[in-house]
Amino acid sequence: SKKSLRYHERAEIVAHPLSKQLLKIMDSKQTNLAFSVDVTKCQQVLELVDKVGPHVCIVKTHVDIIEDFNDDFITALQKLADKHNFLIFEDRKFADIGNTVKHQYSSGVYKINQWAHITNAHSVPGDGVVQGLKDVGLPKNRGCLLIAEMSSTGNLATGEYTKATVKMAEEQADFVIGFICTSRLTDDPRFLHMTPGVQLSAGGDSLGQQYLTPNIVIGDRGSDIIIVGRGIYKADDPSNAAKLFKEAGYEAYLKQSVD
Ligand code: BMP
Repeated sequence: SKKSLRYHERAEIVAHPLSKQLLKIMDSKQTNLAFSVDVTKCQQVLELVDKVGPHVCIVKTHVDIIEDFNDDFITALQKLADKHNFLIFEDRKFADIGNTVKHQYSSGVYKINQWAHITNAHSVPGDGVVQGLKDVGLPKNRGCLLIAEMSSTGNLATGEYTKATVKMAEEQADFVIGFICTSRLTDDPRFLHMTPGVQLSAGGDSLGQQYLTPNIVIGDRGSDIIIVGRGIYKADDPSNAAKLFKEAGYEAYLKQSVD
């Protein structure tokens, strides 16, 4: 198992203001939990986020699954982000040439760069995808995660692909603040590692998702942030479920960090 610095120490080292802000939130709220609010109505999203907000450092969205999306929804989500002190991460997984992703990020119905602190991209197009996003993201102090590994069975983001993705991040560290991954990929404390596919017991779903526990992800695999969707929003009591994930994730962090 890998040791790492405490959040407050890392907050002093990182250069990107967003990483600093996130690490400070993680430190003060004692949480490394990101809530993936994958439901399809604005009201459902907002009600869940208001309940779960006290326990999380990030709320992750898939805005393109929301059936009644509108601009008031974004205003309401931003209010909740202020109220509960979390960052908003739109899980858009950009994967086209730089010129196209630049427009996908800033235009269309969602105008993601106007409200999402964090978004993410596949590295498959080459570093033009980061350049394009950076053009319209950096002026707004946004940050990007590169998808270096995936949680799903049979995925192709492995080996040399993962290594090349880490190199791409290192070369564009003014905008790339970390990775979507299943384990720690670099000891460079600037990069935040975020891991989806987390439940309180290991397992999977019928469509290829694979689950690990908070203790394995944070403790054994050295990731920084657990991303949890169904483990929270399908629970009878989402607020209590979030609290359990928060405590499990934070305990694993305390055990593996050096003071
Ligand atoms: P759940 O905890 O319900 O399985 O949801 C996981 C979330 O993380 C989903 O929003 C999914 O899109 C996302 N995700 C993932 O599961 N695996 C990946 O490799 C990358 C993801 O973004």
